[in-house]
Amino acid sequence: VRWTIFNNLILIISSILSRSRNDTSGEKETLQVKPADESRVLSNLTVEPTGCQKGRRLGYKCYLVYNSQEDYAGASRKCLERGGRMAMPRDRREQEALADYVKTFFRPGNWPVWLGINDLRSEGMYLFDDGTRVSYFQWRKHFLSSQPDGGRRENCVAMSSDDGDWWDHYCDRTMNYVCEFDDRVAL
Ligand SMILES: [Ca+2]
Repeated sequence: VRWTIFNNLILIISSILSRSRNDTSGEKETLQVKPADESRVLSNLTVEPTGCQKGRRLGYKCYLVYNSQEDYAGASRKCLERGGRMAMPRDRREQEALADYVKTFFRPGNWPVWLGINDLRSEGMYLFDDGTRVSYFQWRKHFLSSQPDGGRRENCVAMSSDDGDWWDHYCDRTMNYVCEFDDRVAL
C-alpha cells in the first residue's frame, strides 16, 4: 500500500512538472509571435463566423455579396442578423475594392447591388445605414443619365456591378446586396 501511495505521488509530481513545462513553452511561443503573424491568427479566428472567406477583405473590413433578392429594408435586416451591416464604402479605397469585387462576382453580367446608403430622412442628404454622413460619392455621371435623378421617389442607393457607379433607386425594389463585416466587432 505504501509503495502505491509513493508511486502515485511520483505520478502527480511529474504531471505537475510536465504541465508547468508546457505552460512555459506556450508562453515563449506567444511572445515570439510577430505582430503580422498575430493579426493573421486573429483574422483566421474571426473570418469563419462571418463567412467572409468567400468575400473581399480590406483591412479590418470584409465585404460579402448575397445573391438573393431583397428590398433595401430587407437587405439591411439580413446583414444585421448575420452580425454585419450593409456595405458602406467610406472612401475611394473602399469604393474601388468593393467595385472590383462586385464586378468580379457578377462578371460577365451587370447587376445592381444595394449599398447601405440612403436619403430617406432628408432629400439629398445621404446617410449610411448606420446614420453617419456620406462624404465620398461615386454617382454615375453620364450625359444620358446622371445620378441621382429620382428625387423624393428614389431614396436608396445601389452600385452597378460593371463599373461600380452609384444609382438611386426605389427602396422597395428587390435586388442582390452586399454586407460588410468588421473584425474589430467580432473580437
Ligand atoms: Ca432621393
